[in-house]
Amino acid sequence: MLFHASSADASTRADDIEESSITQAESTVEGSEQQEEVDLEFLYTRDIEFRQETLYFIVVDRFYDGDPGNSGGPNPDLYDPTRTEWGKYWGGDLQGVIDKLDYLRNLGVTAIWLTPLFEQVEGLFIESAAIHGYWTRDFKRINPRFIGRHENPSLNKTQESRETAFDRLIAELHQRQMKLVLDIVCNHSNPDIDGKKGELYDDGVKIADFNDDHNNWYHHYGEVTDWEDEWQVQNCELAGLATFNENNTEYRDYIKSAIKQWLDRGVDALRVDTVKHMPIWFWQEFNADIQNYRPDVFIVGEWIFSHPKDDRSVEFANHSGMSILDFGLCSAIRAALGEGAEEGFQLVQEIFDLDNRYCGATELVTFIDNHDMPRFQTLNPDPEMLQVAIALIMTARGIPCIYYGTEQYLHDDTDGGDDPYNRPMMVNWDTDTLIYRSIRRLSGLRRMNPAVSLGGQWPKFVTSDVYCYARRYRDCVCFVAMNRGNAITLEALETDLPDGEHTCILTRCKFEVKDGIIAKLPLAPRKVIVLSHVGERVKGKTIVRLQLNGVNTQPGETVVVTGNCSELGNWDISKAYPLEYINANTWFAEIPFNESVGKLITYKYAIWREGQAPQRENLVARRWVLANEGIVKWRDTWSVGG
Ligand SMILES: [Ca+2]
Ligand SMILES: [Ca+2]
Repeated sequence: MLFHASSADASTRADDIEESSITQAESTVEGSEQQEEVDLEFLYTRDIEFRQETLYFIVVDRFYDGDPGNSGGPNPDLYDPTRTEWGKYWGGDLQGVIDKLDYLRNLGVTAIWLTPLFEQVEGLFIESAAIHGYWTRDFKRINPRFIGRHENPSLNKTQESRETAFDRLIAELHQRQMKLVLDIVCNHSNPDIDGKKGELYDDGVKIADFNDDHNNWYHHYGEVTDWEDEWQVQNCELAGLATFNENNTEYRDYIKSAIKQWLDRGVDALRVDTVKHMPIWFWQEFNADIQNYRPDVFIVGEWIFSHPKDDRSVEFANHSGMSILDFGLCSAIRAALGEGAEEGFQLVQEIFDLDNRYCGATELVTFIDNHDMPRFQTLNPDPEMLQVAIALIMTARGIPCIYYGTEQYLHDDTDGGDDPYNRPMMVNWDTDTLIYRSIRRLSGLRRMNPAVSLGGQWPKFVTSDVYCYARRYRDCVCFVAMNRGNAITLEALETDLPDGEHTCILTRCKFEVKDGIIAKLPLAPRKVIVLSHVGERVKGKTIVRLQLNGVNTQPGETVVVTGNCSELGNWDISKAYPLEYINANTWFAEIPFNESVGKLITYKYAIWREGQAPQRENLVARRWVLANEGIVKWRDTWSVGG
């Protein structure tokens, strides 16, 4: 029974933060078992659940200097201990992140995304060093400024030694049930510094050079001049960065082997830079290989200015094999709450109204600012408005990502607060700010209430100034009300909450719900109210989280899954398992399996309507082997046959 070994792995990481235990890697299988393992993997499980996480994005150099000994790095001229030259290194490192892990965990952060850790070119390009980590010279080595002085592989250490601050960080994170998101770049290496454009190393061994490119590792088409020209966007250079030639399989092998090496060292997820600058086939192959190697890796890509109305970014989100950062929502929130746009929350709701464009809207990574735009508070310094914006991404659909320092109201508005002034040094570590405490409470809500992490989202009251919505999943509900304008009292507000008294998670105010309605809800300026009702959780030896896209239903119709096992009603469609409506393109269910775990089952979907003949999918059946325990995911698309 081959799948025994694998499913045992699936349950090895005991985890008190909800269901993140899911599918710990099956990457330990070796040699002769490899082929069988791959077949098996295909049959029973795919990818990891990341939706209950609260992400926190750190520019490593600007977070905390936990090791002054490494700050000079190989070229001390690039280090500015006075922290006044914005283009130079300021000393932050991985020991600094370790030192602040308890601060982060207490904030409610469950996963941290660090700027790229790879070894960078050492020099200034347009008055800036590679403090951001996007000018890599060796994808298999760590920037020596981020680890101990004597931990660099060039000093007789190898990747296999795993005795660096990076490995200690992974261990400390996992001990706290936290995850690491590694930021990676596949599109380019580095710019022309001292005539060394695109010099690239494989664990210290030089393998490519833009100016002596006899093995065709790079494209040589010059800068992008027309951003509307897709060929240029994919093949030409960005800001002088040497751009990889993805047609070269040697390059592809190199980048994939480098990323696999970091996964072997314990990385839990990947954030992928500049995805729109490479063809989708490259990403499909990359994600297939990476997830074949480690099925439990969450991957999210940066398609800059992605938008649900932009066909290409939507196609990427739906077909590349990775989720994306939700720039569309980010822009709408910044306009509504940062810039005071007249349409206000209507702009935000317009984005959610397009969720059916995505196959996995609930897995988009949401944010209000990052290292490439002015911080939210540069747009609007009002700390209470920041609170509204953060509460929105913490309770709306998607996986929220907080930019470092937000919880300390960190911002520098020089020159409009754009790069590099959006990357100030963290200076305060106050665990008692209003926003710190709010994030902590809302992160707890995300882990406790599956309506927030998994559910659909229904607008209940939307004006430019006031926004109320309910998140709903099974009998779990979260109701949110927020106000960017003047004090207002809402009358007869529908909430979807069960009747009784509910206490706001943020304010501790109490509200009485009768027939699902709050009779009078006073909302002070820039106040947020969050009411949560957690129903019964789905329990079973193995829980399958299945998502179905592309099914067209009418009001009153339900989608069910029917199959050859008792849990799915043994093909009796009246006993089939119902899915939950998430949006017009997505139905979802968690199905508990007990009797049938470890078995091969067959199933298909059907549209069910009381008193009418069900409409079954036009295909023979789908097949999976069920893991013996843990949580697995199936992602299916309604089959119309043909
Ligand atoms: Ca340091
Ligand atoms: Ca490219």
